[in-house]
Amino acid sequence: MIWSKNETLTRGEMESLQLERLKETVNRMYEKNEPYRKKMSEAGIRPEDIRSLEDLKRLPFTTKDDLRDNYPYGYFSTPKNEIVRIHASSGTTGKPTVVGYTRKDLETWTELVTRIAVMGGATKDDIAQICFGYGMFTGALGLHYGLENLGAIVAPASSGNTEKQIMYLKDFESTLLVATPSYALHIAEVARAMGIDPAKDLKVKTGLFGGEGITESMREEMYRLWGRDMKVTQNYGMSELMGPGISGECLELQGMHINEDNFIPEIINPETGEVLPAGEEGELVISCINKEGLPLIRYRTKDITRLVNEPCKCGRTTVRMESIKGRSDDMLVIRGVNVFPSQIEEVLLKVSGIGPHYEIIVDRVNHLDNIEIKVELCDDNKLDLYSQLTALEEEIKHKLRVVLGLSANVKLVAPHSLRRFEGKAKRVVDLRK
Ligand code: DLL
Repeated sequence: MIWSKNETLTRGEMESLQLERLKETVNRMYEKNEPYRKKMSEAGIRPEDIRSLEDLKRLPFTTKDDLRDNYPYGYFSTPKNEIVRIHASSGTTGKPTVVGYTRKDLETWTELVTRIAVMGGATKDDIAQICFGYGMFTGALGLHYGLENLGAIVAPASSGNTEKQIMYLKDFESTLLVATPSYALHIAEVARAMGIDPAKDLKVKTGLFGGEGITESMREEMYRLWGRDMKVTQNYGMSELMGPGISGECLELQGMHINEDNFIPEIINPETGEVLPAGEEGELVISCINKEGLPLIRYRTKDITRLVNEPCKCGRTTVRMESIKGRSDDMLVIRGVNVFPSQIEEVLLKVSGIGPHYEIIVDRVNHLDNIEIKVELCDDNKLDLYSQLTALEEEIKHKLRVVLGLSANVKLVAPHSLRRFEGKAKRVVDLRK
């Protein structure tokens, strides 16, 4: 089933819709968004200069810094009294980036997520258990409204408390699971440890996974644990642009279909900003063309991928993006939460008794991301005082939890025991790769 006719437009129809919406959005930005108007003026471009889709590349980029510099509401393109919801995502420093939605934006978001859910095999007969954290994260409420719109029964289980999740899965006879792929694998492992075989004893047949990437080996593991007949798809999104609803895999599993009537994708060279020819790998840049609250133009996602233009067997005509290969910045995605090493450094620098040398080790244990931070003490005498050492570790852990929104293990180590670097310090060791 295909949810919307806009997923099957001819190229000509899609491009004329995109151009019409792009012009409207650029006009809106020019009139209502002062920081972007300034950027356009600096680039010597006015709304009437946008005559074809080719002209998109003349428009200036938008970055996370633009949102951060105008924190919290300065980048909205609608008067604040028309905004009915805000979400937030972590920024490179302590402050998050804030996203605002008008009522119409919420309706659009719902529609786009419904498309993604249908692409991944969801139906109105599903009982959908949502295991994303409800809160400022866009994942939970995004999928929630999309699946309700489809007519499925939605169970807002949120994340964590895995044994209870398994009880819900069993008792509610949930048929569809929404989670990060790593959490879905973890749930299956815990279920098995409880003597429940997810493939036989649970009814989950569809997994809509997102917020982080799914590798082919994770997908294989998903089939092994949840059953060979499970429909395993991933979808992609980003808070600043909307949340989930940007793109998703159909059951052909040949890349994620982009909701192109709402988002125009480009691939650029992350070093030079130059637009790359069709089919080349580079940084994904997205322009929102159907939003009111926060329509970002040429937003640099920092995610590395490639676009696929060939027709898909499912019948959708939209451009697809391949699985994300990595990022062009140093952002880590840990259990679906975005973490910048600079956020960790900022916390550590404010704690007395520890030095400036630290190492961040990210690993995957029992399918769950684990983050450990080793920090050097200033003074080795502390190493002998167990109670002081644990109190300091707890203090750092607490401060990190407040800033990152997730718990990290902290290990204090002797002065001068961590690696030193002659060039750029390599502070992050990501063992998941
Ligand atoms: O993760 C939105 C989302 C929620 C999408 C739930 C899908 C499902 P943020 O918290 O702002 O938003 O994080 C966005 O997460 O730039 C990617 O680096 C990463 N990411 C999200 N989905 C995928 C995916 C949500 N399917 C950042 N594959 C993005 C790889 C993904 N990375």
